[in-house]
Amino acid sequence: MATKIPAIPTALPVRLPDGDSGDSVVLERRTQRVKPPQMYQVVMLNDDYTPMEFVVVVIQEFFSKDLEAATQIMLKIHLEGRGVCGVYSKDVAATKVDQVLDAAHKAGHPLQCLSEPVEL
Ligand code: TYC
Repeated sequence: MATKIPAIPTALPVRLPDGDSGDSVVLERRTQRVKPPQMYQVVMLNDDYTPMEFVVVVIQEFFSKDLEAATQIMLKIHLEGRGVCGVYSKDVAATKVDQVLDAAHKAGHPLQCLSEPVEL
């Protein structure tokens, strides 16, 4: 199946009409026609029961954070109620949410996580 790549117009050379020797070009500015795709942030929520260590491991494993970054994110969630673990395309964000909820469920923890569009 052929995938159509969206056109991103840039400054295109335009030939001038008569009177011109033929080798001059004008750079015509056009506005960009395609918007970048909406991105989604995966937000983890605080609760009173999930162990801090489990949250840190989950953030390291599914969001590719090192121990220090994962600990900072976990503490932010613990103190503020929610925190962003990463920003992805819609499908990837949904997969991350599934992975976190599955891991939490299997471990018997009530950890909650969601994805939401990133505000401009
Ligand atoms: N509040 C939890 C505790 O004190 C730790 C925790 C942090 C739980 C982040 C969930 O997303 C979370 N054990």
